[in-house]
Amino acid sequence: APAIRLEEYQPPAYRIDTVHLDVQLDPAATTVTATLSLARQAGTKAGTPLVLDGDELTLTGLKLNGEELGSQDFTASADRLEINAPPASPFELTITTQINPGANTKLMGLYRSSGTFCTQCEAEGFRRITYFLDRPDVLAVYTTRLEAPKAECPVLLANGNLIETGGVAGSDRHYAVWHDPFPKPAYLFALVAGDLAQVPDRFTTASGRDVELNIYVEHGKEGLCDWAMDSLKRSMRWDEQVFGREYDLEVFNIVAVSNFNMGAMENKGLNIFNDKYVLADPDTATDQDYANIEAVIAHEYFHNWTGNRITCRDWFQLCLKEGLTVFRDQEFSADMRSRPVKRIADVRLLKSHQFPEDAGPLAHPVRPRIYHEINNFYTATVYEKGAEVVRMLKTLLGDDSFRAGLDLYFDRHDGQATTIEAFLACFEEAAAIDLSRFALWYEQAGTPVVAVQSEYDPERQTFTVKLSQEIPPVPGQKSSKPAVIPLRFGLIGPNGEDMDLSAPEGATVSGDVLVLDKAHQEVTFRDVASRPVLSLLRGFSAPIRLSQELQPDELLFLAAQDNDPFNRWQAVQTLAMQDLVRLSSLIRRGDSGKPSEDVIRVMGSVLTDTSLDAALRAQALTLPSEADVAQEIGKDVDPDAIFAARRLLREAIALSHGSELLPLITSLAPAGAYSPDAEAVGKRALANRALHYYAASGDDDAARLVWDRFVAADNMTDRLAALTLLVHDHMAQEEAALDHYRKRHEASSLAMDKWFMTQATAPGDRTLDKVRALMKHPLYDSSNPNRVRSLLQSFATGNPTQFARADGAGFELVAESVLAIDKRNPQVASRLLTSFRSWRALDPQRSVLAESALLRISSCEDLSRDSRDIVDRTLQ
Ligand code: BAL
Ligand code: ZN
Repeated sequence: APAIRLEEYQPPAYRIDTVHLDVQLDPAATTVTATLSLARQAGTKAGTPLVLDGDELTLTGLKLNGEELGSQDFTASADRLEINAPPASPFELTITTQINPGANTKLMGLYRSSGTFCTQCEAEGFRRITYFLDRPDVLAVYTTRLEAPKAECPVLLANGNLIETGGVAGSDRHYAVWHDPFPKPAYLFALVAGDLAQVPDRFTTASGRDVELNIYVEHGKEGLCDWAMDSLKRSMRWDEQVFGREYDLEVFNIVAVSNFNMGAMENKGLNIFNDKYVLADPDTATDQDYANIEAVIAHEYFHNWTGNRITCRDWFQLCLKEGLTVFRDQEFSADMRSRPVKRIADVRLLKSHQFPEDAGPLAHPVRPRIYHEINNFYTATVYEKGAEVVRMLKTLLGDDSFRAGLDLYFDRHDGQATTIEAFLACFEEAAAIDLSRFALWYEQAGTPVVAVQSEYDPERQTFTVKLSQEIPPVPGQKSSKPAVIPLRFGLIGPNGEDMDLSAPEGATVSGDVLVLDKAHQEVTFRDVASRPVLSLLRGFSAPIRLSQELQPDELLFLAAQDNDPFNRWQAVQTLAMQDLVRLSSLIRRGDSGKPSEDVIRVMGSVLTDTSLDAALRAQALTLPSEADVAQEIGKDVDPDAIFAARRLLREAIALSHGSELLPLITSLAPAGAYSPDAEAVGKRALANRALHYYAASGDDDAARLVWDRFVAADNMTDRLAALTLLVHDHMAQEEAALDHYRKRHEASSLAMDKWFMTQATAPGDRTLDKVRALMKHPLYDSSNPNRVRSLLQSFATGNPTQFARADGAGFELVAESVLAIDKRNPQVASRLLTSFRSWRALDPQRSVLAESALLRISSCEDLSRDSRDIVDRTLQ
């Protein structure tokens, strides 16, 4: 496939002002009649051919201004329709296509999910419904008429407001007409038709507009929508209060479907969701599920302004809507819960997903300049790093200027398809600041490493910080320029208080933010009465790696004293990380390591420090993951050694603090019914973290307690935490627990996803055979993306020792699976394939095996464009 390049962007030659779609729904032969009103753009020569995109389409009719077009006047194929010489003045094109939703296994375009007709058009799915200028800078007003048998599809939905419904005389069919007054790109088109239950509600906007809200789900699942609806209403209110954004249609519909490639989709007025981000009750959803639902509902809703009202000029600008909308949903969740705990969770995710992407062969800038398949750019870099860039903008500008810039953006670009440059220009104007250097964050791939050294001169009472920054080599990026890095910081005095500082020499400091914008910078603080401890990158104010030589006593001091909760957590993590790296290397050499007493002591004080928020304590007690440690080691990685090091540290912590664990678990027992509020979530998290250590002792009492909690749990969070211990620690009752769980949850496919995932992520060399066996389980369904992800994706990304087995069998299993899935659903396959991205960092024996699995995939000639793109880049 040819490369698409940002520098080659050309505006479209034609406009499409209105689209009338008539969709005659049928499982195997749906007929779509699209009537487009087209006009030449200023600057397009009369007679310029009109080239429309298609994908696996069958053309069955074509009229221009109501007249049948002769075969000499156009050329049509499954993926292209060209009108040779369109009229010079505005004209109408009527295109009839026939499609087969039932056979659409790619889940792109119009397809069926458990019998429901639904669509996914982002990025390029609309061209699988009709021929179109399927690009985000073609904005049209859509009217959609759906027709289907009333008994099979009582519910007929499309974008916008419902304007007409009725029966079709002399038939069992009925129809609905929807009109969306807001011009939108084709990727935001959606329709749904099926027999679904409706969960209704209402919302009154700040200006008094009454909006009808609905969540549509499979019959019998109506009782699982309360949390999603509540989250929606809170999102709507919050966006009014915090960003001044109000909803704009008469109705907002959400539909939950069980077969969906992405998490959810922000189609105008008709969001379609992977049901895992809608359905919840305490018995089947964990606290994490509740938090995810709240975040994803908010995310899709917030897209109404950041994405829909203002969209992207081209797909290179994807971060314009995604980075900004992730930032918005993160802020929302932070306001709904504990801000520091949310920040820690987001940073953990960034470091575990985005940092490895940025450090490997799939690295790309937040705004890429080239792609072969856009579906592969819905990445942690575009989303999560994109959100960090927006957050840095806010940090640099301050709250008021940031809000003023965003207001200007909404005002100036409403109704447009625009670019990052236009976005940044609004902040430049609102804050009277030059962001040309800041814009490098959108252009340069790779995570900057900031090295820090500090020196205190007691004679002169100066404290000097030497900073330097560098981006390690990234494929296709020959050199890099210094970025503008906002570093939130404090100098902590011996009493544990932040010192009052006067402006330093060598850097701009405003408030508690120091701006690093050169390759090397020396910053000197004067009148510093005693040696401070530098707390840098508070709140993780920039997506960088900090290389700071802190002494163990300084880290211990920060872990106990830092006034910034994030950095307090970070200090504990850094201590644990240093020890895990040290232990891994000893174990690798065949030595028996002994965990550091300091780390064990710090963990002990976190366990018992009741002045700290329970959720924060749980986060601090969570050791860096195997993948985090692998990333820190960076090369010649032996996952078995890392696993053993974590196990050793966990056992040592458990042994030293054994007497405190049980009372803690007991004291955190909740009173009253399950609630997903922040405090209750924090208590459950801490209790289950304590249980995790308690279980490490391996004795019978511990095993009994885990089993008892598993059986007695009145909510999924506790049940799954106990199940995970039973299975991952291979306790005697492992199989009994799995059986018990399966019987209880067989009817809930979301709960069963967790059953598959728990087994796929279990350490130990029996897991591989188990995964193979589970692929033949009656409940395994290779056509359901959630099920594939719960078994195979979680094996490949959540089980480092077994995916990267020293015999190569884990790589083989995943490679085979990628090839099999690729034939049905390229997006799911290529996502699974990205699990190989850190292969070069593995030890030589493993990396050779990973490479041969990749070569096996690469040698397959009829690979999809999605998988071809990933395998080529991964091997480059
Ligand atoms: N636009 C694709 C799904 C999402 O980011 O909301
Ligand atoms: Zn999004």
